[in-house]
Amino acid sequence: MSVIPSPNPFIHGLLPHEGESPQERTRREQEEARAKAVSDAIDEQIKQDKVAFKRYQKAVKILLLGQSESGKSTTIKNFQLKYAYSAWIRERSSWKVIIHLNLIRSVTTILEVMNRVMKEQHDRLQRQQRSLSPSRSYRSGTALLPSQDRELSDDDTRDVVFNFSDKHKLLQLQLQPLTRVQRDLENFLGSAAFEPDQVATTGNIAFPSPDAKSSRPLRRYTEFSVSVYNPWKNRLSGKEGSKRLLEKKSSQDLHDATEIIYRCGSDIKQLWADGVVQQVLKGTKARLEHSSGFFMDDIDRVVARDYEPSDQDVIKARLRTVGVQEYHFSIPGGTGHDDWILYDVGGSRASRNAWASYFDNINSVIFLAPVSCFDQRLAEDTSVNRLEDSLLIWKYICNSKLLTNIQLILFLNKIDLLEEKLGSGVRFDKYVVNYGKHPNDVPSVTSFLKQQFKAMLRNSGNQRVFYCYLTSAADTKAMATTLATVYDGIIRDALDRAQFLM
Ligand SMILES: Nc1nc2c(ncn2[C@@H]2O[C@H](COP(=O)(O)OP(=O)(O)OP(=O)(O)O)[C@@H](O)[C@H]2O)c(=O)[nH]1
Ligand SMILES: [Mg+2]
Repeated sequence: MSVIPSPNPFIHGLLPHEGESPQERTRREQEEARAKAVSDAIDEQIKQDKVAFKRYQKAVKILLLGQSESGKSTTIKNFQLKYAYSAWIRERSSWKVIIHLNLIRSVTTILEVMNRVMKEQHDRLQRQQRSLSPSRSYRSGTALLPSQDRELSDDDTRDVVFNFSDKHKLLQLQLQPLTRVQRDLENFLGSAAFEPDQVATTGNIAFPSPDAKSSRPLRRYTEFSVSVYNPWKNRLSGKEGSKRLLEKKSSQDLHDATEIIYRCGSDIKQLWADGVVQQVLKGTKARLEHSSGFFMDDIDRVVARDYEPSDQDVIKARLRTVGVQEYHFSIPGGTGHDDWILYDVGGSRASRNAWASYFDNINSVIFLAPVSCFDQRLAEDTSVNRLEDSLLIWKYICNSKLLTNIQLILFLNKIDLLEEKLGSGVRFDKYVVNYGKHPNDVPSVTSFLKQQFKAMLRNSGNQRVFYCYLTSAADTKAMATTLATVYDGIIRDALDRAQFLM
């Protein structure tokens, strides 16, 4: 018995029937031709999908992991610089928007800090005037002014009187238009992905329990992010029919933004060069120059109407990743592993749920641990030390069953910032009590950290090789050398596996 009802409904309309007229025949033949074209297109698509799937299966796949601001995206940028320079060049100018946003964010951070300190100071002085006798009342003087050289304690802004003048109020007023520009740029880039961000310096914590109450948020700003669904680069670099996507309004907004930033340039410079402002920043320990996306030392260049970002600017630019971004590279090396796929994930706690779905079917994990952050807390949870967080993620990765056979590569990143920090007198042993009495220098600290990370790999019971590199992702030259070594190692591993599977 046939299960297909007669007449077959799929072909019934295409069969000639008795007494078919010439018009009906033409129509039927046209239908047939159309159906064949659709069928051929589907076959072709299946064929292409098969080829693409084969290529995908064979591609070297690398997953970059690490907490937020550990340098994952910066490592991918270095990879692009080395292995996909023409694509890099095509995309480079699109980073101008991000760099402008980074610059404006620094300015708004300064203005916010100034506002807060001005208000606190005003309230305090009013209270003092009310409570003190006329003979002891405050005279706008210098007794409480900070010395230019003295390092201020966390509480210094509460006791110190800063010499704010009309000039500061005028600067605040003249820089107001940047608030609107910031909003426009954020809207253009996709403001849905906003998240509040804080950076705080910890109290005395080793890896035991941190004292959350002792931390005082030093810098608070909303950090910008991009998700895989936000094709901002394509919108700006002319791909995907940019004329259609880069709507007239956005285009006008970007043009206006450049113009306003240009006009505010000399005020931004004045603000940054101002002695009182610098004292305020020092007092709040808002180490702006150590924060991501810092362009305040490049104001002249960055605000220029015809500004074009340099390679180094793009490396320095900060745009948080949300979700997972896929980067495809073609690296002909005669090894049969020309296709490379790098997965860049968001590192904030909220983004980490997405990581595990990429654990199978990858060749290697590059894990970035930013070692200069030993005195900082997570933005999303100020009770957690950032170094401690890195160690915990590393432990999780080492113990993950899905990653048992995956090559793990550790980058102890931000070595340049570690060097600067230790050099400026910040003591590692103040934050990591089990460091003991070892010297406060880069070789000793990094050797200690290597041991810590290595021990976690060993404790996982897996005898994988411990690959560890000291990196400064901001140093493109040094990074190119490291990536070449990493590339060789990954290829060797991929070839070994292929042989093993044969
Ligand atoms: N000085 C210095 N800066 C670095 C280094 N690595 C990264 N940065 C900067 O740190 C900032 C954050 O780096 P990203 O690469 O965006 O960090 P990420 O891990 O991708 O962060 P998420 O996307 O939030 O997960 C950027 O402004 C980088 O330029 C480094 O080794 N040294
Ligand atoms: Mg990123």
